Amino acid sequence: MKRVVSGIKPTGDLTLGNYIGAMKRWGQMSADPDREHFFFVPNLHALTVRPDPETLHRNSRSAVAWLIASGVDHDHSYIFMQSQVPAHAELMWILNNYVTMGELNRMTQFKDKSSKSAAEGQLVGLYDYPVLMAADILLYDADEVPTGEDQKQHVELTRDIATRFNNIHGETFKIPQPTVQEVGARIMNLQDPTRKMSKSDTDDSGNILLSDDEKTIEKKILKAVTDSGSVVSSGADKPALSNLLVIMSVLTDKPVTELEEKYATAGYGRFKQELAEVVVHGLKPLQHVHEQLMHEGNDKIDKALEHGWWRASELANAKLAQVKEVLGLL
Ligand code: AQP
Repeated sequence: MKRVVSGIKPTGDLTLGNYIGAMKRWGQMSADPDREHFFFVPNLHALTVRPDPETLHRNSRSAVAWLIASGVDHDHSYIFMQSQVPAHAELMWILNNYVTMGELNRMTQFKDKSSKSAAEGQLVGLYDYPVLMAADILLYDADEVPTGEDQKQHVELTRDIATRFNNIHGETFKIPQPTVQEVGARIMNLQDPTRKMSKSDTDDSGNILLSDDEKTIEKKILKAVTDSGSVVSSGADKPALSNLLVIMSVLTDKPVTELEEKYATAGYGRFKQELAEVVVHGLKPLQHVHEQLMHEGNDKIDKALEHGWWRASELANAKLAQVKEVLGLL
């Protein structure tokens, strides 16, 4: 049976970008009986923003609740917390010896996120982030890693690390394949369509949070920047409208071309108003489930995590033992 592994980092309130680019698809995929799915919350990765402990704890549980609310079937797939499977950190240390600083220097996410500070102020954790991600994937012999466009480069580095290790020590790791969906793999910030929507942004005005209420969603969409002209259409010269059309396309399951026809002469105002309704309507059922799961006394999150931890530990510990044996560490 093929294995699928992916994660959602608890660095803030999840955004519509996380949902459209990842979790919506995970919810649909998780029912596939021919694949074993692992969806984890990389809370160790979240330490790169030095979160307040209470916030990290709350965001991590909230991420599990959003996964379940997005339809991830937690009986037939596995949801777990990265920090509860110590093999991730141990394998990362081992893999650090199979990757070069040159390779890590080329990672665009590191370049983007570290660009605000000089080298002396940049965290090693942020630099090493792709190696922990390689461990996350390789521990489970993942065949597929569904991801948004932004994480594809990290999966490609994972493939290089695994291939290098296998070439030196013999077949140990499966080489994973990144799978990026065609539409919605990179949802952009509503105030600056040249930047992707990111949950760790300090300014939320261009990000729709999954927890935003109806009024906030409407306000953010009506205030979204638009492009010059008045025709609702997508294209390289219309980054803002292209982004809004993609959001509507994914949430309505209608191709962008059909929406372009429908709204061509509607004017930006009416199009945005209808998009706001689509987003509010699309998120409402998820918000309802999320609220119930986060309610004190509801033990579904813990039960899902326990079920996931059990299977994840079984596989991860076996793979780590194999690697240690190969390296003469056992
Ligand atoms: N804007 C986006 N459009 C489409 N997909 C996205 N993803 C993230 N942002 C967008 C996809 O969501 C999954 C989980 O991502 P993550 O939380 O593990 O890390 P990230 O990619 O770094 O997401 P953020 O929201 O930008 O977090 P911060 O601000 O902490 O860096 C991944 O599959 C990702 O591709």
